[in-house]
Amino acid sequence: MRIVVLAGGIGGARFLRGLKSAVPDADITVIGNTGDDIHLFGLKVCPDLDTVMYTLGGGINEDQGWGRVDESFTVKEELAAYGVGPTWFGLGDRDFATHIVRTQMLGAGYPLSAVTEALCDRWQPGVRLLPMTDDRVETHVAITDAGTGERRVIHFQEYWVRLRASVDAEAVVPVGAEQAKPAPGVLEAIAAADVILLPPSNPVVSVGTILAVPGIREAVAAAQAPVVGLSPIVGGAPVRGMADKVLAAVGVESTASAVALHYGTGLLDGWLVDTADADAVAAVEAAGITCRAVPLMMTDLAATADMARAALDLAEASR
Ligand code: GDP
Ligand code: FO1
Ligand code: CA
Repeated sequence: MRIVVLAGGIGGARFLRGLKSAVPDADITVIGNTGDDIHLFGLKVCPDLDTVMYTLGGGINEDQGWGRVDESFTVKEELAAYGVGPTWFGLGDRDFATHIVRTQMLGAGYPLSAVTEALCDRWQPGVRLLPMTDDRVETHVAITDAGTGERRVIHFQEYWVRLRASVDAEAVVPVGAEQAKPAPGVLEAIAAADVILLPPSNPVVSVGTILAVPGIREAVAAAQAPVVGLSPIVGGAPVRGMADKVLAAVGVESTASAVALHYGTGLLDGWLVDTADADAVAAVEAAGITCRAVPLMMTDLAATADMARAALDLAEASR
């Protein structure tokens, strides 16, 4: 079975672990969000690609959900001693090596897709990990500066990590997306898929950014394969993170049904909500999307594999 998954970081990566366990012999292609990418200290950092690669490859810091296990921060401390920041972004020593290899290869002319493949040679994530695009896309967020009262636009990482989404996101813009082209293999994988899954990833800054690359949304909508999503919103709130802040920026309520309607019937054939949101099923079905309520908390591998099986069952039912 050929499965395509449009994934962000932590939610996407943890779901993928369950999917691999549920269908060990599936051929899984992951189309990863690169809108979170940032250049720091002259290096290219790709948080969502790395989170998927490290999680599936066994190198992730499980408690944090991002970065490397057994990490140290000597380089960061030394940079800070030179007065070189930002200090709010915790790049660890082991992680630095990944960014050095990536930046070196990009500098030598390799596209990000080839670099990602080379990094995955080491980590063997057991999926084909493709960046959504080889072109530079960076999500920016418009805020009103609490100090000056002026509107300014900041990088998504500054909004998410430094500000912890503590101020309203007035707009979320995937800068560069309009000019970007899908990476090699992306459209082909979507067209050849038996099933397309939207994991419980951030609908705006993860899945939304992937869909903003011209051609990807169209390919998913036109694909033969059923498209099934799993709600990242449980009981009216994100399970972790501040997805409610970026959903508000695009005028979407933080409910399991509102996120389904945001993706819409043009995209979704099926939608899973948590059992806590069983009362959302009727509204989603009324909109023409097949919907079921099942446990959607990725508490352990078995529970996550059950979620993956439920998504594949729903895909079969909506085929
Ligand atoms: P990020 O790039 O690291 O922010 O990760 P993603 O975009 O892939 O996923 C983030 C989303 O995953 C958040 O909106 C969370 O609400 C959601 N999420 C995290 N853990 C769970 C879980 O156990 N169950 C569900 N349903 N959603 C989850
Ligand atoms: N998230 C944080 O909350 N604080 C950090 O210092 C931080 C560092 C970091 C370094 C590498 C990496 O790949 C990810 C990192 N993240 C950090 C996670 C991350 O950038 C965000 O949670 C996501 O981009 C949002 O999806
Ligand atoms: Ca992300």
